[in-house]
Amino acid sequence: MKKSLLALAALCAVTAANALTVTNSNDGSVLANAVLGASSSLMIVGGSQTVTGNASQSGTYTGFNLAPSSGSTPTLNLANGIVLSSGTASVSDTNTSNNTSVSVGTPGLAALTTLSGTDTFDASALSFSFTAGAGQNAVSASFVFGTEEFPTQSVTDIFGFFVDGVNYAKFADGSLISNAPGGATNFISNPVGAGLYGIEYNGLTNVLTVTGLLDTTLDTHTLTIGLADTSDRIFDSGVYVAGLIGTTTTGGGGIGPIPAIPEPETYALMLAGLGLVGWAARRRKAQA
Ligand SMILES: [Ca+2]
Ligand SMILES: [Ca+2]
Ligand SMILES: [Ca+2]
Repeated sequence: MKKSLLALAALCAVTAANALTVTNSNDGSVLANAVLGASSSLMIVGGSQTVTGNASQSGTYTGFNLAPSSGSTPTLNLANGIVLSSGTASVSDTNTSNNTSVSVGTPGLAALTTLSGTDTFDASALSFSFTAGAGQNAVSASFVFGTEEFPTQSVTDIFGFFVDGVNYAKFADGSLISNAPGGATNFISNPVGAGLYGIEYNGLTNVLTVTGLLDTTLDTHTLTIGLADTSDRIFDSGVYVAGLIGTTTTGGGGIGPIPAIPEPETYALMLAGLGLVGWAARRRKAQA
């Protein structure tokens, strides 16, 4: 059980409060390296990294650990990674406005315009080519999308995760990652003044995992992670992306199960579960 206890201690440690810190950058090499997960098998093709948008719109971050000040909504934890925004990458750590808006003046992104079906503006995107590990047929990453469009605005700022040209970032109900009409079920409300989460965005998704299928007829693959305003440049959005890895799936890609956030009373159950995982691992080893 020692390993189980260590795992539990690690889970407890990541729930400790620490500040979200953004270092602005639109250097493709910096951003591509920062989005890779620990021990990722993906090999980025040198010189292939490109960034759309100004350095004020993107960067690396540490300390993404948003705990609600009250209520039963989940704590949102992400590994260190990159942030892309249609305004400023360094949003306030309090929610003080219903219409945080920076009209950056940068272009949209054609892939996002096609995806959303409407004009895009102030795009922030990272693209690069890569090779995957032997036998891998997919890549996955975790993200949280936040938007000032929620819940009052009808336009649909958009996030895309394009693997070999195909977007896999959709909510479990099939809708795009945007403040689409009916999106209330896909967002956690973070109202001004309530101080629920220490971040400016009025709406946040849970921590989601997106998996995109590789075109296995290709030796070298492409990934584009991008976000943009749609319809106009105001009411900004941002996405925090981390832990990009190569993986193997028998599914069709898309958004995976939302990671469960344990309540204190479930730690005992988790401990039991971790014990079972350890037992299963030992069992597989014994059979090997
Ligand atoms: Ca706000
Ligand atoms: Ca904007
Ligand atoms: Ca917007």
